[in-house]
Amino acid sequence: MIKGFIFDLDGVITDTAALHYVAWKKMADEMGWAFDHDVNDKLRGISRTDSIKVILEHNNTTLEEHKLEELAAKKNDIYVASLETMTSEDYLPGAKALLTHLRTEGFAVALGSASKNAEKVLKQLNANPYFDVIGDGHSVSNSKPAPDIFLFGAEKMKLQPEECIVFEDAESGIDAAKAGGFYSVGIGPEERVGHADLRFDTMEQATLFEVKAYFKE
Ligand code: B16
Ligand code: MG
Repeated sequence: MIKGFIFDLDGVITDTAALHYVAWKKMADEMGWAFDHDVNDKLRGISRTDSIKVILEHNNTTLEEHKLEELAAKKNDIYVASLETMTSEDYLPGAKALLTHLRTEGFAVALGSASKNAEKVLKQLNANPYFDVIGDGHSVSNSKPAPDIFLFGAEKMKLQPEECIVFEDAESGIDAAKAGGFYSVGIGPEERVGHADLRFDTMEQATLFEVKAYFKE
């Protein structure tokens, strides 16, 4: 029986990928590195440090650890400043309706994000009241595709993985949900999240009615 839901943040509740892109692009331009939307898409759901490593690999280059951390901090300053423009109007279409519906139906709800800026994003969206548990980039040390962030959320909700559905937009996020024994709903194209139990192109299509019908709740 499904008792809880765990939501990824970026790409499920709100679209921060565009803001991450601008910040990474500024940093890449300064370094003289190639960076485009295809590379940005590969950064979905993966940590800041791992993201730099993907960008370095794309440019066939390497960096010393201290320089890597310096650049990650620089990118983060640009990204965090850009979050000031985010408001409670910036939910992805359908996300707020689903969260509201889950509240009225009494499901437990957790956040399971890789971001260390999740608290700030939730504050900008005024989304805290929708969540019982916040799991973010500070909660666990192994990032997706390890299942740790979702196991953290389930444990805090006092639920078993098989009692929870994970919503994710990243390939690594669906991998993480499966590795932890969770049901999964993928938001995005078949080639990215087609391995989820259930997939929708957008959050707008992911109504509680559709989800309950599929999982026979
Ligand atoms: P930060 P999610 C992820 O959030 C993003 O998808 C990913 O692009 C980003 O690198 C990661 O958070 C870390 O974010 O730099 O803010 O700590 O999709 O897991 O909610
Ligand atoms: Mg995501």
